[in-house]
Amino acid sequence: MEKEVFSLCFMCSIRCPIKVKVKDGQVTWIEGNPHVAGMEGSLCPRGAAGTSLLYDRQRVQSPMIRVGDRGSGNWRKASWDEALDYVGDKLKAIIDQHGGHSVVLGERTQLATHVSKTFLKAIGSPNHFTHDALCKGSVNTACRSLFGLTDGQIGIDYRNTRHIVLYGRNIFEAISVKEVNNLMAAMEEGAKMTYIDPRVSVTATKAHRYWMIRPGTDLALNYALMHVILDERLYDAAFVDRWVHGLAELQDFVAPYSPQWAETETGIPAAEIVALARELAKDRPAVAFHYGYRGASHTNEIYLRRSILMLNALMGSIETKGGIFFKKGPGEAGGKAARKLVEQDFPKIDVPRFDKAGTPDFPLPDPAHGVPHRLPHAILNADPYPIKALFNFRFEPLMSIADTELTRKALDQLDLIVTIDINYSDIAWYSDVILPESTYLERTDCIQQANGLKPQMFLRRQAVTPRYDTRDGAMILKQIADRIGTGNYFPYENMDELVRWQLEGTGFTMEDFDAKGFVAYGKKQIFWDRMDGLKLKTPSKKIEFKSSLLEDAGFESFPAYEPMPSAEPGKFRLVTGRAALHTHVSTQNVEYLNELCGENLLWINNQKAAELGIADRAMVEIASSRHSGKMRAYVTDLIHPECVFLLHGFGHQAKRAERSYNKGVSDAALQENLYDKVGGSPAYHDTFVNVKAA
Ligand SMILES: Nc1nc2c(c(=O)[nH]1)N[C@H]1C(S)=C(S)[C@@H](COP(=O)(O)OP(=O)(O)OC[C@H]3O[C@@H](n4cnc5c(=O)[nH]c(N)nc54)[C@H](O)[C@@H]3O)O[C@H]1N2
Ligand SMILES: Nc1nc2c(c(=O)[nH]1)N[C@H]1C(S)=C(S)[C@@H](COP(=O)(O)OP(=O)(O)OC[C@H]3O[C@@H](n4cnc5c(=O)[nH]c(N)nc54)[C@H](O)[C@@H]3O)O[C@H]1N2
Ligand code: SF4
Ligand SMILES: [Mo]
Repeated sequence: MEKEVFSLCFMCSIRCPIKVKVKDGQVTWIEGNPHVAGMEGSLCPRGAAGTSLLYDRQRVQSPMIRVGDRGSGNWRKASWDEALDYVGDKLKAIIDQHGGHSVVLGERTQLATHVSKTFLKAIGSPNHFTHDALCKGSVNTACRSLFGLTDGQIGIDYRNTRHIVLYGRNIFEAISVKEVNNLMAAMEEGAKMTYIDPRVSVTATKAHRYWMIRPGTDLALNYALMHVILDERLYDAAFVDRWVHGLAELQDFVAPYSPQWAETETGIPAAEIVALARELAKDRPAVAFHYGYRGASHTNEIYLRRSILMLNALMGSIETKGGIFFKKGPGEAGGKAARKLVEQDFPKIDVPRFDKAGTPDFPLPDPAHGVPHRLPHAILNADPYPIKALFNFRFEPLMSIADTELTRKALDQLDLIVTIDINYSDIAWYSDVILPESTYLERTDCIQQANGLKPQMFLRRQAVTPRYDTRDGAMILKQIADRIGTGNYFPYENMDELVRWQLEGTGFTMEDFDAKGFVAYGKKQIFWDRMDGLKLKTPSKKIEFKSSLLEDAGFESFPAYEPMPSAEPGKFRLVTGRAALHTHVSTQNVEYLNELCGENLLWINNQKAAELGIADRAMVEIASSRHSGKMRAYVTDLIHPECVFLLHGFGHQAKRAERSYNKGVSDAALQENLYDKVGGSPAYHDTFVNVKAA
């Protein structure tokens, strides 16, 4: 029997709409959903490798309970009842003795996030966190400081842009299929791309203008761009007069930051900086300065992200075709959003979060997401109180939080670690119980509410039945809740019932997704009137260059620029990033992808390598204050001499993931747990390393 199922990819969390072909209960083909603009049948290499994950024998095949020491890899296979009873008993004892707030659950924001938030609220814990701060916490805070809206509420109209500026937004390797396709279509029609990165990434090779910037100095570049734009009055005066709060303050602030000054700091010639500002002014407002996807490199991250968003405001490229737009929800199209379990009434929680987000200690990071990299500190210091149990749901703290050794030390203090994963990830390997989730091709998931210029809803639909003894995450959490007396918050017996419950009152049914895999609330793109109708949520209702959010919390809107230190002689700034073939820390063991890219290499500048006697592909030893490891060098003139680069996500330690075990070196192991104390993002690029021939 053959069928086609519309669903959502989950080889990464972009969740591209897909069409899955199934024959006799087996997946034979996956392609991008042809009904979705920007997908047109295409997938990225990871999406195309979906079957390699589905049919992998090295993923977790049944619930597992640890029998040896943590991390020793001694497991016994358990039935679901046994594993769920085990977790339920332990969890109940912990809650009874230490209170619900001693339980933390971390996850990559996903479709079942409302289920996991409900799981914690029901036990009286405020300690749900998502990956968000690790990825772009400071982008989120920057957006709230300027617009009163989160980064999740803005987007870029790639398809209609005339010129896009990317600050290490390596869009052709760190992929979102729709974004890439839309940008390529715009470029085919003449749109320009300026790309800035200390490393010649694939995106650099496609750019009209590429600048090999000195690492960490993008903020200096932006202050100089603002200087030119204000000095030469290149900005959109009508838009700025109507919407910007604090232009005069910005003007005074950037006056000393000339292009000549920036040339010394960044290495980019002053004349080129001036030329870019003038060029963009010609194409405005259909220009976009990309505010970043992973905005997590330095301790002053929030000010870089604010400066990028401010450049957009100066160009008037806000709520306009080809610029930045505000995402519209169903309400704007006269519809209703799908229900979420978390909208129920819960007992009141009166303890602070473990990370203190939203308290005077750490006021600005978004408490709706929390700050994962504060978890080791909270556990090790019982600050603000003892933490006893950790649930990891599609999240890998050992490799995704900088300083693996510190995180592991913290985990050692816990009475219970439970991981819901599909793979033998390092965190699954270090847990007490692994509860295996069915892969995205084997499960139906909660509704995806897709806000945007045209609000829509998407559905991940089960394409094939689970190959192993695995379950859906939202069912696993419900079944634990049933065992600890909070099952009443989970009014469903299977995923179809949950989805139907979510859709009640929206006017849509599950069957409405059959035809195209999604439903739309309306046909037309919704733009607000950009001169009169921006629904900004700042206190002034304006774009706050001078930010009340920052200043009320005791931070400056325009702190003086602090020069970015160069590495001491013999050392390098460690920078990290993604390749098109892998997702973070998840896909290194997927057979097809592993075959194409099975280890990470250390990019090192050829002149520096010559000084150190390092040959291309030779083994080197890389050492930071936290860790050292051996890997192969990629000697090249395509990287700035002050930094070395490695791909994130290698150096796995879980032995059952045999293909990726011990291949390459983990960036998280080398990095210090540093972060932006204002915006909340980690400073992944503020660790220095020594490199020598091994
Ligand atoms: N050192 C360092 N740390 C980083 C980054 C970095 O560059 N360097 N990048 C940061 C960024 S941008 C992000 S977004 C985060 C991402 O951080 P994470 O979300 O932790 O990383 P992922 O690799 O996306 O996935 C985490 C886990 O989800 C599991 N998984 C995959 N699919 C499924 C599924 O369907 N169900 C379940 N239950 N589990 C599944 C994987 O096996 C893996 O163990 O990491 C951040 N941390
Ligand atoms: N293939 C693939 N695609 C993905 C993901 C994935 O895991 N794999 N994950 C998704 C997610 S969650 C995210 S957050 C995005 C990440 O998307 P991006 O933020 O675009 O990706 P990264 O690879 O983290 O980008 C880091 C880039 O910044 C450069 N860089 C280093 N230092 C500097 C500097 O000082 N200045 C400038 N201008 N550049 C610098 C690095 O050389 C590298 O090319 O990708 C998304 N898409
Ligand atoms: S970007 Fe690639 S891996 Fe991520 S959801 Fe889309 S097709 Fe899947
Ligand atoms: Mo991310």
